[in-house]
Amino acid sequence: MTDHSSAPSDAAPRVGLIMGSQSDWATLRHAAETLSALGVPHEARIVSAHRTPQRLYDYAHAARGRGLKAVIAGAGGAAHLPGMCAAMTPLPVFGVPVESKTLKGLDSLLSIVQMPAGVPVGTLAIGRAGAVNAALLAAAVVALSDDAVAAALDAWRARQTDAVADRPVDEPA
Ligand code: RP5
Repeated sequence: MTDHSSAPSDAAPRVGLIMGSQSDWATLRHAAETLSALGVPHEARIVSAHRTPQRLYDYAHAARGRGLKAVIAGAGGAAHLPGMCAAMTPLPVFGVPVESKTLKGLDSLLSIVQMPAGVPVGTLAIGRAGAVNAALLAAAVVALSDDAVAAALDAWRARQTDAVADRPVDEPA
């Protein structure tokens, strides 16, 4: 799978972006795009808690040693990926519930957010908003020790603020 990084090709990924299925990419790509916009080197991998458990075990156990600072994990339905990843790495894990066809992502949300005390997953909103915000949180973690990413995050927030109009206008129906 392609690495979605705006950083030079020799930059080591600082954020790991994992998802349970190719079908999750339509949602998680928004996290990748946000990380790219902030200049955070990252990688994207399909890692399924159910279909590729050994891949998940290997990924989570190696994550910190490879220099990752945070993991974004997106999954839908019985979404065990973020929680299982959090069980096997000390890195902050941000969980993105993917909208499912049958239950609109409520199943994903509840299965990610209801972690037992002691194994935290920072759980975001269902869908695109959650993916974007997971990337912003992961970038904030990286920014604690990276002035360039901190500046990019500040600029991103300033642009967002500047883009909000004072007054509403009529829009075409
Ligand atoms: C989960 O099952 C994945 O995270 C995905 O959201 C969902 C459906 O997967 P596919 O059947 O589309 O591969 O494991």
